[in-house]
Amino acid sequence: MDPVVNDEFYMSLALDMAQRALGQTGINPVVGCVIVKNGALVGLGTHLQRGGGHAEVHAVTMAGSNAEGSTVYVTLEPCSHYGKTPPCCELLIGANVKRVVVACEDPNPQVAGKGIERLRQSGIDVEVGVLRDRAVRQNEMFAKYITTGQPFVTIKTASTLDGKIASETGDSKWISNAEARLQVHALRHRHQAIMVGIGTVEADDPSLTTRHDRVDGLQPIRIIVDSKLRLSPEAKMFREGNAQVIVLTTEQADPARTKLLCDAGATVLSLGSGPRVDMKAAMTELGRMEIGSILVEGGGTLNGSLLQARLVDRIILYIAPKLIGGKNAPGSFSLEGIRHMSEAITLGSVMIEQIGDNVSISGIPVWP
Ligand code: AOF
Ligand code: ZN
Repeated sequence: MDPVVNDEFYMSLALDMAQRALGQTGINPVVGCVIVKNGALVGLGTHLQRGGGHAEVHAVTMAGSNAEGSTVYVTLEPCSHYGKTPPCCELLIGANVKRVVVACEDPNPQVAGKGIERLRQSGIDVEVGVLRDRAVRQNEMFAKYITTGQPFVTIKTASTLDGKIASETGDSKWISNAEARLQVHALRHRHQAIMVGIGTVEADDPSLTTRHDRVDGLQPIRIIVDSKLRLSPEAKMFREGNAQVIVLTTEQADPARTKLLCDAGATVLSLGSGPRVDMKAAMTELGRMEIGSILVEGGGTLNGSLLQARLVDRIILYIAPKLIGGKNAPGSFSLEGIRHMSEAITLGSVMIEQIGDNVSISGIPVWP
């Protein structure tokens, strides 16, 4: 059935365009803009990269003289500040558009409602909140980074029905089905960096690159949490993929090992004087390096310590219908045990998807 032609119809197109750019705008949001005049599409624009033109600029350029008297659909409030580019609200005012439909406000404290206010002041009819939920979810990583300076952290794990991520002997190829594994590559594509613990590198020697079916993927930065600097300079990730490798360690790390890894091409960051990496300090430092989103691909120890430090923004679990048992088989999360269910970490805003015979569960962790 054909969809009804209304505000949602055009906003949905703008959101779809922005969605395709997730992962390529760095710490900037993804934004789509659609311009409609007399019932016809006259301009389309997407913000494609940090430093590049904003969505509105591309769409207004395409619309040309048709921008006058038009309706502009934009997934994020038009900006009101001078960043790497001039303010979009002035552009829209200058182009004499009639109406602006916005999906959600810009969480950037430099904008935060000022763009909408400026448009209204100039006499433009502004409507806010069309497909708001989709728009907010789409830029959840941007919102976290721009308001806190810290990266948005997603934990992804793939486990059996009994919560194991490998057998007792360490075998984990494969737990989830092929389609679920392709989804994981799409997740990598959307994040600026991938993080694993040294245990995972020693067990799997992963290249941590993004591979899709036929098309190329973006190659996120690779971050290894390695308090004792056990990482081998011979590891596959130094040979495969050209994305930066960052190793997080402590001040106790052996300077000779640090030099060895730096010579292999890694950036080594020493965080904390204790025996384990200070993950809070690590997030602050990675944020300072303009890493706005991190996909954590386990294992259980790293997942557990990030959860306990309350540094996790989203959890995505892939579950396969297999039972493998084994008291020593590792699980998705090693956490200190609780006594009462009221002390449990729970997931909010849960979304469940069936992927063949696998299931994915995604949600936002809520601490007691
Ligand atoms: C818009 N449309 O397409 C985008 C917006 O450094 P700049 O100039 O690119 O500014 C980045 C900020 O502008 C970013 O933090 C966010 O507040 C807004 N992004 N705004 O009107 C767009 N990408
Ligand atoms: Zn702008």
